[in-house]
Amino acid sequence: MTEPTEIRPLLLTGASGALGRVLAARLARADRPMVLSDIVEPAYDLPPNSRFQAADLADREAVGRLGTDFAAIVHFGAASTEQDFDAILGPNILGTHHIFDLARAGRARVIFASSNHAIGFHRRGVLLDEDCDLRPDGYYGLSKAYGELLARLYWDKHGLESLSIRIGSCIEQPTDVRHLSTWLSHCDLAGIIEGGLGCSALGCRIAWGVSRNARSWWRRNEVIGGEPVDEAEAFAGVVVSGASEADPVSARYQGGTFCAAGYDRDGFAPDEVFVWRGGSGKG
Ligand code: 15L
Repeated sequence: MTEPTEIRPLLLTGASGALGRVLAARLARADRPMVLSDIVEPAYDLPPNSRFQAADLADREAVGRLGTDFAAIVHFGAASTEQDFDAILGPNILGTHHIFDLARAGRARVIFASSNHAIGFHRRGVLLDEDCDLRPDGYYGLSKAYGELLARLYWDKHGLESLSIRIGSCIEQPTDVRHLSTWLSHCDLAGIIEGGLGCSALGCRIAWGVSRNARSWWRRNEVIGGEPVDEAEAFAGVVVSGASEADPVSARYQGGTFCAAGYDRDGFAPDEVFVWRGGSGKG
């Protein structure tokens, strides 16, 4: 008689954060053991079949103590707002590096929480593909661009599979005008993650983390996890013109207020980074 093989757990980082809390509940399954990790303990009851282990992402040894025997790592641990570089460096740059090394050691696939702020300096209203130029709108967005490129490097060099989800605004429901373009419902986020976990040949992919929004700025060329089910337009009657529209910089660019933080150039940058390419469609 053969022994039943033990199921390798899934590691969720950032489990105590706003999205971590949502994901801990939505990803929980009887046949999926989970290790939830964060620098602080979650302020909610752990779902069945899961345990918590604290780790500071910036601390390579603490991350190493999480173990390497994971089926997949859903990496949501990070500083999640625009801040000084010093505040971003530990959790987002070092931390993401440590997590990708952990995944590499255990041959686990990574679902990486990237962000629209990796491309935030594209103009609003321009429809972007997944392979558009990276145009980070601050140190936070830069750290997400770094994570996407790290994923690329580890695929090209080590064959590590990953899905980077460029998350828009993943909140309960849209509250301002920008969200009508950027909203990602919790349900649709979980759908994309499940798609990445279940995909037989994932490779190294980038997916827009956006719901089925009529005003979306992001073209989904590949469907990972099925079609999104939620639609921001349903909230068009209740959203208000918010901080994202309050000044010319925030109102001009997809990243909204993150673009305006620390902005001190004269006027606006040219839309095209590579002028010789003018209007190639790559954004
Ligand atoms: C993000 O990546 C942030 O973590 C979140 O705080 C929101 O600002 C969101 O993007 C957004 O762009 O709405």
